[in-house]
Amino acid sequence: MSESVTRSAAWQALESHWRELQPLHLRQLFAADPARGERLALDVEGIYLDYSKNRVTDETLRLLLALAAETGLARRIAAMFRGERINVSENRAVLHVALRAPRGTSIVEGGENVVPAVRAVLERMADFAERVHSGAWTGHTGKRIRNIVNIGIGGSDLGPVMAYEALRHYSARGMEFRFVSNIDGTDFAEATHGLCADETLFIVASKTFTTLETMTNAHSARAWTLAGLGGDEAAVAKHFVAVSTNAAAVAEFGISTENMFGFWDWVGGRYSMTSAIGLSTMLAIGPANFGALLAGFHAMDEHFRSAPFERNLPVLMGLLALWNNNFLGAETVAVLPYEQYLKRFPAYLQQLTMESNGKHVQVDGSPVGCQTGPVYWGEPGTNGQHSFYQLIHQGTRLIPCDFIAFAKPLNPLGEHHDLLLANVFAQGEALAFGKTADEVRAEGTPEALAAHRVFEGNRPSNTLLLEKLTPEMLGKLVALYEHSVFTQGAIWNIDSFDQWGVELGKVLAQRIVPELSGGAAAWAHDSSTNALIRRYRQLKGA
Ligand code: G6Q
Repeated sequence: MSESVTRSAAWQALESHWRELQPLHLRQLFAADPARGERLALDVEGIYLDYSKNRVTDETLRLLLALAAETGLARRIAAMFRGERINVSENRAVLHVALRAPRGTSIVEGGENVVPAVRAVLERMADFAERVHSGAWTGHTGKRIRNIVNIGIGGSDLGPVMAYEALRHYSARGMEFRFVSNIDGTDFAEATHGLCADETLFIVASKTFTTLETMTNAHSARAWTLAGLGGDEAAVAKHFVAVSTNAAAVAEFGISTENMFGFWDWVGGRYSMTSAIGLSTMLAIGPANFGALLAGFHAMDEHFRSAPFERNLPVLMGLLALWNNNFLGAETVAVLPYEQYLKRFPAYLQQLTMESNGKHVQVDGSPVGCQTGPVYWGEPGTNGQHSFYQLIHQGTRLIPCDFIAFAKPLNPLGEHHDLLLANVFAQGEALAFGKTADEVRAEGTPEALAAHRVFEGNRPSNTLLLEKLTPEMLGKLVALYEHSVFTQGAIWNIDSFDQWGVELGKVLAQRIVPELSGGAAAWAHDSSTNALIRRYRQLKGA
């Protein structure tokens, strides 16, 4: 059984260091070092990270880097890139980095260079996208495809949705892109509302092609298509393509494997947006932009693999996140993009971070011994400022924030962008420095109200400032978070690539399905679940 990381010398040194640092306010740290704001920053691949507003000193960073060294982070990064089966509980390699490796490079899994197969699928995707765009691929009645509906859930949905929203500026505006994930029929009904079946192509995106939600939605889509096209089964071939690793199940559904785009079991769902799961993204932004997205991912992969840790952006962000979590005791992280196109980025990060690092045991099954993945959440700025930021500024909890902003707007409009950026800078400043009781009184605030107006400050944040939201930049940003998650998981010695936690609910749901209609229910559940099932049956009249 492995020892918890908390027993390591580096961890213990960090604990005693935190005891010394804790009384210091960010105001004091900045006052003591006038260059702090420029010194504690890193500029990598066009991403400027200002981490000076974290409660850290040079000594903190030195100790965090010692922790990375002592826990063998370098060895683990090398193992991932070498194709070792680091997803131990599923006995799989973890090679999303191969999905964006350029032609001519080599990444070996099971004795074979996987890059040529990856590039071959990308070429088939590009060819398909071009045929749809040019009108060479038509629907069953000969009409051009104008609507793309991606059916998938979890990793087969969140990446495609996020990327489509993020890169909408670059998308084919003459086409409509919609996404169905939820098993709630409303999701399907709304996603197909107003669409004509003869112009609509469904992408059934499912690694396993067995997921209940996706298969249920895919069958509804099949029925919707046939109903709209006079019931001719031959229509399915022109209105459905599949993205999957399960060719047999795809064929059984009625989709020719010629219209299937494959990937591999070494691609985890939440790490799959650069695989064929990105087909809707490629259809939206075109193969050239998709290539730029991959190039951005690859640039960050290479940086993560090769940069020394003290200048390694994902390593540094991972270490700071771990510091705030394990030493400052922060239980959540707010991700606050000041970029409307990134409105689904927090939701995407929720899966990436929480499914990856929401684990209670180490790779060998022994207890992890400390807190693991924090709760990620967020909304685009400035909207959040008018709602939940109150708690971040003056509540009793510590909530580190990641602010993300771009210097050049994609839609310049009068003063809007300066006003947006003024807000993001102001938020970080207010969180760090706050407003003291003396400052409040000096403003003439009545004594009875002074306490309400005090901001204690000392609340940590990162600010990521980028030039412009492009496909390449999005790739770098996502890969940055992927590898930051990896860094934290490696230090905790957990398996960041499995997701057993989603299994139990799935199994129990399958058991309940037959009990909701038809014959007698087994009533073999607890009294609460039994009562809910009974009431549901009464209410729906079953
Ligand atoms: C992600 C998870 C999970 C998965 C979905 C969809 O890492 O594995 O979110 O992506 O359950 O699975 P399928 O693609 O197999 O339908």
